[in-house]
Amino acid sequence: MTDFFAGIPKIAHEGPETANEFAFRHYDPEELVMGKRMEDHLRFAVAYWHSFAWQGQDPFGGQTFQRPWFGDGMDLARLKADVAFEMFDILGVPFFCFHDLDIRPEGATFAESVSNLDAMVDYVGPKMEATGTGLLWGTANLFTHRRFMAGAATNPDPDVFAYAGATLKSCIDATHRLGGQNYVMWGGREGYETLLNTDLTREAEQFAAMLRMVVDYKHKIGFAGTLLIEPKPQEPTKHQYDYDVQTVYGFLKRFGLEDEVKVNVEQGHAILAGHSFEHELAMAASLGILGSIDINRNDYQSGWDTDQFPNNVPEMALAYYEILKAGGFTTGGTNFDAKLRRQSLDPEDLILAHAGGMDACARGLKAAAAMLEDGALERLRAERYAGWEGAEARKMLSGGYGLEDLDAYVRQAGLDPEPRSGRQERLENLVNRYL
Ligand code: XUL
Ligand code: CO
Repeated sequence: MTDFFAGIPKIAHEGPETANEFAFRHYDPEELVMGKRMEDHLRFAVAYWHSFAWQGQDPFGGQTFQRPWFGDGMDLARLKADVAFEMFDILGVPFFCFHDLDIRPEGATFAESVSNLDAMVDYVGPKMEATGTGLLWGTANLFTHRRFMAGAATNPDPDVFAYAGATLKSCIDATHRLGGQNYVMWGGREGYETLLNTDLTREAEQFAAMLRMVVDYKHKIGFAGTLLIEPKPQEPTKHQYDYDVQTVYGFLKRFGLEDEVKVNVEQGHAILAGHSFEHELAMAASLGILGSIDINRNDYQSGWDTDQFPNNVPEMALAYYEILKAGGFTTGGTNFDAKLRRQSLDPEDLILAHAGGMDACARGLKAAAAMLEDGALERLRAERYAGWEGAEARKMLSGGYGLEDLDAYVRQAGLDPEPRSGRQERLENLVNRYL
């Protein structure tokens, strides 16, 4: 036991009326929602990088947090892991997620970095066993070190491509060894700053070649988890290739990988792309590639990725509505890709940020389930498209009609369509009844 969280109790469900700050008001892992335990719906994960590796820097200021595990070396990496598992236990989260760089010190050579990673896998494996904590996903940090400044797979230097691929192998191995349920690829610096030095065609082919190797390797070692790409439109590079869900799908389709890779959709990235989170989720579900979510909250004015903890229940309700409608998570889950504000220095802040986020998600999930079970929204949606059930309408979609046939049909039937209300405010009122 470390003393980092000394005095902080395990967070338990006490219901909405409790005065205890260190309690869940809405998240009750055992509560059944649409016949399934809430824990199994939400599948919460803590992100190692924000909670244990990030030191509080922003573009104008350095480290604000002072954690006893900050620094180099394996002893501190082990201390960091000890504290991390203590937090997983306090929160009762079933999963965590990590990048290689979050859990192991960087070595002087590639081989040393990999052996540090292996040693940390040996260290956290038994902790996972002992606490029953699972790995939602692992990933590689292919963006922090200066060697990756011009990208990893899309780097103009083939040596960096090779280094990135070898790093990917080590991280997929680590994820596999720890029983990870998914492997995530966020295209950290896969993008560009200026077209003046960039060959777009070549970089897309490089990216696809690397992804193909990842897919092949997954099958070769028998990794049963899901491969996920995490879309993001900008930051760190001005033009990120994996702009949004539809762009990623187009890329997968272009290179024949659409059955091998799904998406990890992040709230903040959706906002940066000019979408809503629910749009991105609905699009992923519609394309059959909805895998997992990174939950957070972006600032609607900032223009960069603020990664705040989620606390907007109506937004969570619409997000989980799309997830439930798509059948819920299989290997995916709800990863808190969220960080404290840099002034939130105390260990209590870290616990309460997660507990509050878990409660906001739980409230959103319950509201979404009520909306779905009640069925009023879906009835109104179905009513809007009901005309498509008619015989003529079906023929129009099934290839039975060409444009000339439509011309004849409109004339014969004397069509003069009358517009019908889209009923938006009525639907919005309906949603508010469940919140
Ligand atoms: C960056 C981001 C990453 C990925 C994992 O914006 O979201 O933390 O989730 O690399
Ligand atoms: Co993310």
